[in-house]
Amino acid sequence: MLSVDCEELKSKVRGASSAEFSRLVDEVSEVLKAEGERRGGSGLVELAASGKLAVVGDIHGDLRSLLFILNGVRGADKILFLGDYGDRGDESVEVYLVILELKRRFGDAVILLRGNHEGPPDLQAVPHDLPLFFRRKYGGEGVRLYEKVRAFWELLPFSAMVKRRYLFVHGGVPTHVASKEDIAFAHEMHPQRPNFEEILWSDPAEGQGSMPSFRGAGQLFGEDVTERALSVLGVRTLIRSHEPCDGGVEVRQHGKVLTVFSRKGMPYMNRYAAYLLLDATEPAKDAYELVRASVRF
Ligand SMILES: [Mn+2]
Repeated sequence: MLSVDCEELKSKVRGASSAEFSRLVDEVSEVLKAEGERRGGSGLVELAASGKLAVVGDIHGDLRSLLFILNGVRGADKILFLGDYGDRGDESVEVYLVILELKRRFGDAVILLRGNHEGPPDLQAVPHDLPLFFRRKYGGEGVRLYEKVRAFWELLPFSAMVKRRYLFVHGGVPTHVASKEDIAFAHEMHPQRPNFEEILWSDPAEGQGSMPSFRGAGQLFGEDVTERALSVLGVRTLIRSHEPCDGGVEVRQHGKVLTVFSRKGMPYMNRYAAYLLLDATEPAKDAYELVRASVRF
């Protein structure tokens, strides 16, 4: 069970020294390396269809929402984050401290996926204010810690699935998926093939096919693209984040895709944020049914 004392955690991360941050990244990086080796280098985490799974979308430096969520998911067995931890929010460094501490305490019960704000060096998201937040909190030491965090991104998986049920990514599914490996090893094909970029950056569109995204990276992928990827993986529904939605959750593509967005405040205008609490043993739900498993706040 993911039982954390949020008040204790809050004061711990607000007061963490640069040396403490540094030790924590080192320790968690070793854990992630070992997990990656156990997956044979795959960036796809295969989760057992058992227990209660909490799913959290973009946090972007919103510590308050993150702690609210952690308070609400104490009964969950696992927690899966869909990426985008820093940038935009004032407490981006503290959010990093929380996710690192969760990973240190709970090991493989905490799954941290890569978002487009944790992308490879040639796909830098902008604006990127995380380095400024590090400098503000830790001065010159902050520069070194930020570099460590960049190396930590390279160790994160970028997709997860619950067999016969769900696929989880930050942005979307690649336009061309013929096998599970096209997702699991997308990072190794980058930049020769666009799969990794699309997983981190793409958004669903209503309609068919794919077209270039207004974001300047990734694609707008149609319902047929989603259908193909889901059928190759043998799952029913894509759960992703990446786009703010006013209600915290949004159904796309006739229930094949659910967007969940978990932070509040500027520069986004969403009135609600949300997270999911799923029973992974239950049969697959479509996005309409998943909305009922969401907690809006
Ligand atoms: Mn994003």
